[in-house]
Parts: sequence; structure tokens; C-alpha cells
Amino acid sequence: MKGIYSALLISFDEKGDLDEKGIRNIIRYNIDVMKVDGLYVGGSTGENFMISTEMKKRVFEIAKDEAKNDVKLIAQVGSINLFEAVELGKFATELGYDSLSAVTPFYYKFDFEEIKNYYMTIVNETNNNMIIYSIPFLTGVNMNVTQFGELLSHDKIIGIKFTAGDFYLLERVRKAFPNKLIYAGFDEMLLPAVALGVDGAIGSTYNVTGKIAKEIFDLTKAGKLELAREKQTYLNDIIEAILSNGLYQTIKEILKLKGVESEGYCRLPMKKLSPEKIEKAKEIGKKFL
Ligand code: MN9
Repeated sequence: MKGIYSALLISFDEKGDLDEKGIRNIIRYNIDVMKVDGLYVGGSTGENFMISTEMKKRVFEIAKDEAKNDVKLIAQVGSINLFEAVELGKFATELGYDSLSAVTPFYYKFDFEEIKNYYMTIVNETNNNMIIYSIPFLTGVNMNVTQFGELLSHDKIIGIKFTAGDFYLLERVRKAFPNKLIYAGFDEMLLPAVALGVDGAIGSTYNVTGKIAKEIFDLTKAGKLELAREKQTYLNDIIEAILSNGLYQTIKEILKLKGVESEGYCRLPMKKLSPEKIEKAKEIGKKFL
């Protein structure tokens, strides 16, 4: 389960329906061209929190059907509707996903007992592996080493997707749980996360920069830090440009530029790119064709 995973981008049509052909093309590009080790399906990048339960299931089906056993597959099933999370967890487990993942429950200020109960419920009901998805800047949920430890003490809770810049916490968690999987969640901080011993990384920009990410990962592991830093700087120039133009929309445009056909719309309330921003997206993409 180690290595570089793309947080799978989902293409929608202009009305907001799933663009199945486009989704399949994006999956193939990730596997065949970016050579990622796995796909993280139904995460933030998949615009998962804006779509219906039926659509989430369909996305899991499409990804499994297209990827088969070519790469590892993780299904993000977290939802503050715990019944939905369990239903999706059972569904993805039956499809053969290698692991589930669930975002920490957000919006209400759930206490740790409630958070723990949420994870235990999903794990006990599905009997699949679970990767905690921790992304405090979007959820407002911060967990400390002891709390991570309480969750990770369960055999089925195999790791954390750590999308945060608190690298002291990352190092403490790494030391405390050497046998659990830790995935770096911020693409722009891949090198320092790998230097601190993460097992892999899951990111949105890897849909188009997966090969660069893999180089950074391997160079850093091999201790070739100077070269790794050059590549990280190169990657961060791309990421900075993408972020300033509209994250998911811009990556979808870049995919089109690279010949990956898709409708490439985002789901409302995310907005469309203006014609100027579409041009800008193309300029960004051309720099690393
Ligand atoms: O899955 C992603 N997080 C979000 C992790 O999209 C919220 C990251 O890959 C970021 O998109 C990326 C750019 O900031 O690091």
C-alpha cells in the first residue's frame, strides 16, 4: 500500500452529472502515464462532499471497473451521516477496495469519544481496513498523538492520510507508530514529509504531476536531497500557479491539454473557469508537457 496515490479527480458534465467516459480516461491516464501506485477515490479532490450517495457508489464502481487490480484502491467513505459512511463502506468493500478511508467527522464540534465511535462503527460494520483522513484546515478537527494512537491501536485502522503542515506532530506520530502507514497529504510539502519517513503520499496534483512526485519520493528516500529539492521547487511553481487559478478546475483543463478527453466541469457550487482562466490553465500545463 506504499507509494504515490492520486486523489482521483472526477469529471462532471455541464449539468453536474458524472461524465463516466471522462472519469475512465482520467483513471487510465493516472495508471498508464503517471504510473501512480494507487488511487484515492471519493476524497476532497473527487468533490465527494457535494454529490449524492448514488453518485458516490457509481464513482466507486467506475474506478474499480476501470482500474481492476492494476493499482491499489482506497475508497473515502467518510460523511457526517454515519449511516451513509457505513453503507458506502460496505459497498466499496464488496467491490474489492484494498482499504477504506474516512475523513474525521466535521461541521459539528464532535468530541474525541464521538470521533472514535464513528471510526469503530465503520470498521466493525465493514470489517475492511481503515485509513484516517485528517485534514484540519478544512474540518477544524485536530487530533494529538495520543488520540491518533487510540484509533491506530485497532488492527484494522492501518494508517493516516496526514494533510497538515504540523511536521512536529507528523514526526511524533511516525515515531510512535512505525508499523502503520502514513501518507503525506500536501503535495507542496512532499519532500519534507518523505524526509520524516512517510510511506506514501496522496494528492490532487498527482493527476498531472504523478511522475514528478515519484521522483521526489524516490530521490528523498535515497538521500539525494539536493536533486529532490530542485524537483520540489519545480513542482511547487506548478502547484502555486494551479492554486492561484482554481485548483480542481485548472487540473481538469491541464488533463484536457494532455489529451485526456473529458467534459471537465466541477460540481456546483464550485464555479466554472472564465475564458481567461482557461487560457491561463493551458499556459500552466504547457510548461510541463
Ligand atoms: O488530498 C489535497 N487536498 C485537497 C489532498 O485537495 C484539499 C492536496 O493534494 C492539495 O490539493 C494539494 C494542493 O494544495 O496539496
